[in-house]
Amino acid sequence: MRPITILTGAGISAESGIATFRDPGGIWAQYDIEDVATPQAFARNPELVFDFYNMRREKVRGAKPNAAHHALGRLQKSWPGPVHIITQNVDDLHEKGGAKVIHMHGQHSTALCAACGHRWPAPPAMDLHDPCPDCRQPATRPDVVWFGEMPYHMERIGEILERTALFVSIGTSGAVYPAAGFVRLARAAGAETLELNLEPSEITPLFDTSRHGPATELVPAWVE
Ligand code: BJW
Repeated sequence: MRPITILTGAGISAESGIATFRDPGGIWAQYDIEDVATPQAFARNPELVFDFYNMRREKVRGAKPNAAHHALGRLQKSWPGPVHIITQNVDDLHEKGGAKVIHMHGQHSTALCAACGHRWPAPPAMDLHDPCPDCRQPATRPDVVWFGEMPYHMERIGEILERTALFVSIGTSGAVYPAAGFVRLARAAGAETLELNLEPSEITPLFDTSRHGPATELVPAWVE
């Protein structure tokens, strides 16, 4: 059976109560990207950046996976071929919904040492002065990918996209690269492409088919 590749964004977790970035009232309506989501912001004001991520990690801790996460977990277990799920989300709702996923923008659940690259389970409140458990440097940072940084697992993702037969994008605005360019790569490899999103996105015209509505309705309907 030919491989399926699924890219998810903040929209898949919206109905679990996790804010998206670019919807009205979303995260970027409350915070400036330049204040919290660049390496320069972290260098300038690490306490603000830690507060931002500690607050978001706390919200995720109490969140439950929704029908869309569960449907993808079922699909990954039941489909006779590979189902690769690449998420831009830093929450753990795919895992809680029973799926194994590639976190291209990192995760709330781990901390990263900026000095030696060691990762460890994130404490509830992370702080710059927490020493790395491996090299002991006080160089703790959130294990997330900020603007200007290279997303994780790009080599593996490139290989997956080259081999995919069907590419499905769920709940992402298509505003952020390189993820927004995956549909072009999949098309170039000969894949069929499908977008499932609340509303038309910036990259809707690039898909063979687009369906619009909430992920908790569209995703289970597509999977079953
Ligand atoms: C629902 C729903 C429901 C709502 N049901 N749907 C000019 C051109 C091209 C690129 C660049 C450029 N200038 C700069 C760049 C590069 C830059 C970039 O893309 N900038 C853009 C602003 C233009 N990118 C980078 O810097 C990246 N790195 C990079 O490019 O490295 C070099 C490289 C070169 C070559 C190959 C590879 C790499 C890094 C980007 C890092 C992004 N980081 C963030 C923060 C992560 C940590 C955190 O969570 O805090 O990632 S920003 C934020 O945006 C987060 C998200 O993962 C990402 C995408 O957002 P997403 O998921 O799409 O959310 P929204 O809110 O935008 O959309 C939600 C959608 O859901 C909407 O459409 C809703 O309608 C829908 N929805 N409810 C279904 N119920």
